[in-house]
Amino acid sequence: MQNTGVPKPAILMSRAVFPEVIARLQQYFDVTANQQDEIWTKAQFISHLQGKRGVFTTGGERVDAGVLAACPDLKICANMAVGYNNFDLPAMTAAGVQATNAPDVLTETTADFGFALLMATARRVTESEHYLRAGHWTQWRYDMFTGSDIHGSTLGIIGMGRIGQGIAKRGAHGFGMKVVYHNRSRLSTELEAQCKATYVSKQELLKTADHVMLVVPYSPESHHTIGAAELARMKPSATLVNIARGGIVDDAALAQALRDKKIAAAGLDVFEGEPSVHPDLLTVPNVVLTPHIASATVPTRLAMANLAADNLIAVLTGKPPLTPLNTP
Ligand code: 8YV
Repeated sequence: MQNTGVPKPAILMSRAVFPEVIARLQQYFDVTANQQDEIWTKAQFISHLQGKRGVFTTGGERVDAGVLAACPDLKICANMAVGYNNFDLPAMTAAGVQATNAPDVLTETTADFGFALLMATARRVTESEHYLRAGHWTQWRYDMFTGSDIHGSTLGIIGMGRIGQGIAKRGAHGFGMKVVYHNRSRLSTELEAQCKATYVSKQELLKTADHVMLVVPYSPESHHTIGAAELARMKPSATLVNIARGGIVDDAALAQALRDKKIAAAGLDVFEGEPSVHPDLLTVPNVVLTPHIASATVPTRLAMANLAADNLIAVLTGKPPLTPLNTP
């Protein structure tokens, strides 16, 4: 950007991010970075936002009416995440603040991870590794860490957006799985054919799936999509994988179901109240736990950060956002 003598707009990076993305943003903006990655309280967040026209968020920072009222200079909040349940969109629209997210660039990476977690869960990968590391492996046994098959089994996907479709394709085309799905709206016939997926009710999915995968966005409507009643409907041999958001599953009910062997196993990348994890989940053996890393590959995280940066640059230089969530 040419030096015109006009001060650059000020923006805030609320968390640490790739230095090259900060360097790019510094060409356009007076950037306040947080490379020490301090986790701010709401009051600290508001204080750092004073005088800022834009903010780069990463999904955990709540932007609500209180924050907006206290930060009248704010014009754009760019989330480095596809999920945006940290944004109060109606409040942002009312305050004239543009909200953007980072979709598409993480779809395949996240679908890969959904599959990785599914396989680790069904085939008891981490549980058996802990056993080996603890020195318990003294001899082979016919039923040692026997799990359930992926190939040829029925995969039930709840939430059939871009990531859900990526998982369906991997299951159907790569592993010969029968894929059933449930979603707010049914996919077009063409998309269903591409994914080799059949639309069913939630009840039917829970009853018939060998593996249930959750990829539904978080909203008050999707809160506790899976609770005690749903877990009771699943097969005792079934597995459950959550790569969506904490709060989609009732974690306390899941821990109880795992302990009581109501279902065989679970794989969780997201948790209610994360980074805290329900203590009962930490003690049941038949659950694979990962710290919200489904999109965590270097190229994908860089692409997500660059997309958030592109949105900040576009909006604060008077151009339309690339991936808008609202029309303020
Ligand atoms: C992010 C995610 O890494 O994009 C999302 O919605 O859940 C992850 O890819 C996470 O939101 C960062 O907080």
